[in-house]
Amino acid sequence: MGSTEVQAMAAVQQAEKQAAAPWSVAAVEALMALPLPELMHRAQVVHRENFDPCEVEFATLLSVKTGGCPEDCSYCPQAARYDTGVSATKLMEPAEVLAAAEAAKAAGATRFCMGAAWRSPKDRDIEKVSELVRGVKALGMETCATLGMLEGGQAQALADAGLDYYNHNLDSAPEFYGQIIKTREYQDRLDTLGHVRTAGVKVCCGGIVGMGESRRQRAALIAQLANLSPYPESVPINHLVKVEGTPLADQADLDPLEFVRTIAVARITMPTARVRLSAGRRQMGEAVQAMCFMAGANSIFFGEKLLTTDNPETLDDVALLGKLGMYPRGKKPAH
Ligand code: SAM
Ligand code: DTB
Ligand code: SF4
Repeated sequence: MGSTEVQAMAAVQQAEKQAAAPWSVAAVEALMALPLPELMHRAQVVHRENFDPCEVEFATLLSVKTGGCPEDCSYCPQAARYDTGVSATKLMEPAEVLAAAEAAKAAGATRFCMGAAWRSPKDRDIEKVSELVRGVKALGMETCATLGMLEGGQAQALADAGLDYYNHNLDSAPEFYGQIIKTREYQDRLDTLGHVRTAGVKVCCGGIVGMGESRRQRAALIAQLANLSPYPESVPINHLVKVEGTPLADQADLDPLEFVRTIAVARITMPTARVRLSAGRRQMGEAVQAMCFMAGANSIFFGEKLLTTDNPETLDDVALLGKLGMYPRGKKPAH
């Protein structure tokens, strides 16, 4: 082992002597800098202590209200201000949404996540989404919604409708955030997450990697997530999908192993969370996805579309899991 690696190991051992949370950015960065075999081993140990390492959760996404968003998130094809070819739609009718949820369930999804391109929903939007939540829940699926910033009463209304999870991402490290989004603050996101927790809805919160951030900033994002008290039950790690027309369309590629390292530290710092290998799988290829599963990812978005961009074909996902000897949650083979 070289002297840099020895230093990295010493820094990790030092960090481990302290309580796991709060995680300092330095401790997470030291984990990230470990020799890859060492990092993967540690992530796998934590994964096996908490989950069946062969099982992957399937969550299906549906964009129930697409495009026309007033925000300026630099990565997002749904921001009205960028010319991305996404046209704005109204909120979908319940019958259409329930048909999509039934199809997702039949294909093997256990969680159904409804996304809306809102900065923050109006109370009458919450009433309509509550109806959708009740309908999807009646199908026996876990429900998730991502609707933008919420007030306390809105989070409570969704909880009363039976919402299981609310997705609201921190997206980046606090110190990088201002380069990506200017129309709302990091603190606004933390406030929404607080309202979701107070209402008793489980938190789905992660971020995007590959937006030009440094390794330290990736570590800082993970530290922020891990230090939420309690940390999120679901942690989506998205790889930037570069969409023509957005400011990040020509962003330089991130080394795929950096993405794998980010998944591994998410697993180590948030042992019982579902770490979701989220956007960007189509561009990643099978080998990188497989490494992400080995690093502790145990959930994917399943279905041919994310919100507006393409996801792998469902048959390809089933084939990949088969090749790896893995299986969807609740479908462990009998032998
Ligand atoms: N408007 C709501 C909000 O921002 O919270 C909900 C929908 S928004 C599209 C949900 C998340 O999708 C964002 O927080 C971001 O993490 C992710 N996302 C959007 N565009 C993306 C892209 N091009 N690549 C990767 N992730 C993306
Ligand atoms: C999350 O973290 N990733 C999903 C979900 N939560 C809502 C969204 C990914 C969107 C990718 C770009 C698109 O398809 O529009
Ligand atoms: Fe709007 Fe959400 Fe896209 Fe930001 S990420 S532009 S808030 S839809």
